[in-house]
Amino acid sequence: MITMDDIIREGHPTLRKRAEKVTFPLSDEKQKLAAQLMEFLENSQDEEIAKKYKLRAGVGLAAPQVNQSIRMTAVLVPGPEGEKPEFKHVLVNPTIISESVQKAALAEGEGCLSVDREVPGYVPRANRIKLRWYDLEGNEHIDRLKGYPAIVVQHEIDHLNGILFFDHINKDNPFEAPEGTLILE
Ligand code: UDB
Ligand code: ZN
Repeated sequence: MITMDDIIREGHPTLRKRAEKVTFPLSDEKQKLAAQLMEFLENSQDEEIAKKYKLRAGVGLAAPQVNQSIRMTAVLVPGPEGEKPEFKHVLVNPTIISESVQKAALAEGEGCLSVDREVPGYVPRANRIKLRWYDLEGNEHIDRLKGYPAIVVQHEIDHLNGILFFDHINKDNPFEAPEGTLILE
């Protein structure tokens, strides 16, 4: 299983590379990685398992974060308590086809499993995205996402492009966002 020790941290050069496209059919190795990325998120959101293995509760984990520079990421956005997840997929070669002009940022700012410090500030992103991605069998999917799930997916796609959340924070005034940015509580 993946634990925090397998996750590379800020300063590791892989986090700043553009990851390689994945080709189909997936090798056994890449299928295994996909399953492990999602398993980490499930484990990290299970209170008992997370405590036992000291996992931070994660909603997304991209392959480059475990030092595999390929365009694959797991996303697990929980639904309302006791209900099914709002968005749970391993995305292969995800692309944002279009995005809203309307920006949104999390009121609390963002963190990252690969960043062991707090970096305060708004991270302005598109509030709505139209996303193309492939599943593990190579089937194409198109999804429209909005709000929190859209932000998580944009954070993970950034990892595939060597970008970290604090790259988007206004250096002079961290809690200043472009005019009209929605602040999501
Ligand atoms: C996270 N977790 O996983 F609303 F069950 C963050 C960390 C960095 C704090 C672990 C998170 O937001 N947890 C969370 C939120 C909920 C419900 C819940 C768990 N990431 C993912 C990451 O680093 N991927 O590379 C950071 C998020 C900041 C904004 C989007 C992703
Ligand atoms: Zn991250």
